[in-house]
Amino acid sequence: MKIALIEPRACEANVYSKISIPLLGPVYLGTILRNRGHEVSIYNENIHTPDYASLDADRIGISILTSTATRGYEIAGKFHRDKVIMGGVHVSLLPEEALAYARQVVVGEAEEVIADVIEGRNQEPIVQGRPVEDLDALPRPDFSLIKGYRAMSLSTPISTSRGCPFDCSFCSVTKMFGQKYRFRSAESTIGEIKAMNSKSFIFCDDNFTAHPPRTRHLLELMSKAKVKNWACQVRCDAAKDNILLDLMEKAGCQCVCIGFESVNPQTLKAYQKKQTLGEIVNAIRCFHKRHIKVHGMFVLGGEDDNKNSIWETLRFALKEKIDTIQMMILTPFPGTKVYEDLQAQNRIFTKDWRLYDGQHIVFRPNLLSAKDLQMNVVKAYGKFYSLSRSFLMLFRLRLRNAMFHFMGYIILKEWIRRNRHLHWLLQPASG
Ligand code: B12
Ligand code: SF4
Repeated sequence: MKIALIEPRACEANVYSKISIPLLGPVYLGTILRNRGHEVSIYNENIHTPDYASLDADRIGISILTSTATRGYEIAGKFHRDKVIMGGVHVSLLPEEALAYARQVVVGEAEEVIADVIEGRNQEPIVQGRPVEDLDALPRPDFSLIKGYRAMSLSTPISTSRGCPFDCSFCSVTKMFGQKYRFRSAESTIGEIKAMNSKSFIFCDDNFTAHPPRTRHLLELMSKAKVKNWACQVRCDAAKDNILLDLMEKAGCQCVCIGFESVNPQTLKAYQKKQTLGEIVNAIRCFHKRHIKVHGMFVLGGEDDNKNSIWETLRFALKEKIDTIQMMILTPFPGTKVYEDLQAQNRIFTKDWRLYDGQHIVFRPNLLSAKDLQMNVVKAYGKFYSLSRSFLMLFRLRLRNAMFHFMGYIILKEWIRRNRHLHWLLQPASG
């Protein structure tokens, strides 16, 4: 069978618009189907958009996040509904919505059901996927299935675990992958790292160090194999383990992405983050001490956040010299506690999924207006990713940071120029 798997682009520019890291779901599923003898092509619209009118495929599989749902449904509309199958985080949480555009929707992880769905043995409209228990049993994802991939890729993604033992109120991960932390063996992971022969890679695990002994073992193997230039996502608590930190430095870690979420202790509590401001400061200093860059991720707009919280976040990021930051606006992703609470209080004012990318306000905040939250986040971002700070870094020969700051500056400018939502919010009657 000819199968086309599609990762739609987001409709709105976002901080990641210039970074083409593919979702691993379509690559795993494509590899499984290819290994079963099917002819598989993966189209990642951030890399290459095919001419859909002439796309010759028996089955179209579309992978859908909330921010890409509108585009995904639009693509589905170009084909006969009987050909289309959907999966991904968004449709797993709202399968009925997606069924309007697809013959079948897979809920959750799809590796163990995809062959039955594609080959017609499972014809249920809503197919329940299953969490993969033995992640070592999955094939190595074959990125060559993605049309145009090599020329564009910055960093190759690799996944070594699924699930997260925590349950933050705004996060979709546990709703999709569960709180049970499943992980691959260090041996299987190092085999994949060696085979991919990539100059740089990124661990897509949501919590790379959730089980420190397994991470330490993997890092030892990476250090022996002289692996270099990689990034991962960790929580602040990773910084309490000095052995782990030393091993991360030795094994070539360049950057950690950490969900700091807030500098407001009440907001941290409301997000169920289970971390303190002291732990955040400690984490930044411990990673910097080991020459590992810190990408700090913040979520603004919690019930206890006011205008000042946004500027305090900026001051904190500058004072602690966080290398790069992401200031997300709290977004009620379907299935999360934040969604349930705001929905029950009738405070979500749009379900235009194109705006659900952490950069647009879609609900009425508690202590400030929607417009004030949106505009102050944009302004604070502008102060962090300013042209003058980019030049300063260039002069100080902090080249990587200068490049990222300059990219941040360009993306922000483009985003403000193109943003219809922002213009709507600025009208006197809104917000
Ligand atoms: C890597 C990553 C990124 C990368 C690349 C993302 C990309 N290409 O879109 C970067 C850093 C650029 C990024 C950006 C963003 N991300 Co991101 N990201 C991830 C992360 C950590 C890993 C993705 C991954 O590879 N997962 C592993 C694979 C195996 O899972 P999967 O792709 O979902 O596939 C499985 C199933 O979904 C299903 N499936 C998937 N596709 C299909 C297709 C068919 C036909 C079928 C049948 C089944 C199926 O089967 C697969 C195998 O089991 C996830 C968290 C996570 N654990 O998934 C967040 C996540 C996807 N990101 C999220 C968000 C919010 C964003 C951003 C909006 C900004 C932000 N706050 O970080 C932007 C938006 C990007 C966009 N495209 O618009 C949310 C999405 C929530 C939602 N409801 O949509 C997640 C879930 C994280 C979270 N904390 O909630 N992200
Ligand atoms: S935000 Fe991070 S720590 Fe919290 S549940 Fe999601 S993945 Fe786990």
